[in-house]
Amino acid sequence: MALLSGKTALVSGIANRWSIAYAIARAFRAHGAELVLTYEGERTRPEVEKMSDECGGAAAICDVGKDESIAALRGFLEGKGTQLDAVVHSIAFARKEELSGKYYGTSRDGFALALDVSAYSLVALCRELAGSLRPNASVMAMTYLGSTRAVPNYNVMGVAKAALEASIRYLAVDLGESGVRVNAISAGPIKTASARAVGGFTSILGEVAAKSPLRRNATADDVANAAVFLASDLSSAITGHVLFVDSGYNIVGIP
Ligand code: 0WD
Repeated sequence: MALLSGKTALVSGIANRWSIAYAIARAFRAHGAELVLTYEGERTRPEVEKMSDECGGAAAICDVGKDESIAALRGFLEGKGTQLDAVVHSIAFARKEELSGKYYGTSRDGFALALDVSAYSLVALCRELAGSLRPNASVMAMTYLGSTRAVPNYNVMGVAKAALEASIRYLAVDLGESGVRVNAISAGPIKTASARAVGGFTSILGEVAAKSPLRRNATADDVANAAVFLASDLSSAITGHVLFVDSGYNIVGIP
């Protein structure tokens, strides 16, 4: 069943074919959505352009760390008269040295950078794209359990995800007036370029496989299916919510 036919979705955060956003874009396409894919810069451009060519969508640059780049994306959409039914924020960044050791070792500028790219960017995107959102559009961002639990080495990224999840609630109120929904998916650990930057990531995968109720790790495709649900009309009264796609790991107290 095509859940997204007639809908147009903007998907950010594809770096390569292992990216969660890549799986989401594929699933959206399989469900009939038109796609606008954004890339951060020249390094990620080839993969994103290849995918947008394959699915007949559009590709646009958007470095969410730069206001002018987000404004240019707005101009791109307005210029083409594109109205969006879904927006996927699948972006995070912290310096590798901030993703191991003691959290109190986080530098002032490393803290600001992680929160800027990983959390503030959603606020800026919602503001700039608000005029391009159809009534009843669905906005979603990717988060992780490290927002509410102390996960070894996740450190400043956990704090950024806490800010992102709080932003989801405020944005849900702001945009709810026009029927737009804003949610987060809290994904279990998935082996991607960003995840490998977190110290001891492989042992986190093993922990979830051993102790989650489903005794396996969630995959990018599991996350993508949840993203299809959130983008579809099936989730029409769900907003401000954090949806866990983590094989249930978040509910376990003592395994
Ligand atoms: O275990 C995991 N992989 C989990 C990821 C568990 C739970 C949540 N997440 C989140 C991440 O924190 C992130 O928000 O999912 C989102 C997507 O992450 P991913 O798919 O795991 O990682 P990756 O394939 O690296 O994509 C993230 C991309 C960047 O990739 P690189 O590897 O180049 O840093 O975010 C993009 C970039 O393409 N990105 C930016 N895009 C626009 N502007 C920027 C920027 N300034 N900075 C990073």
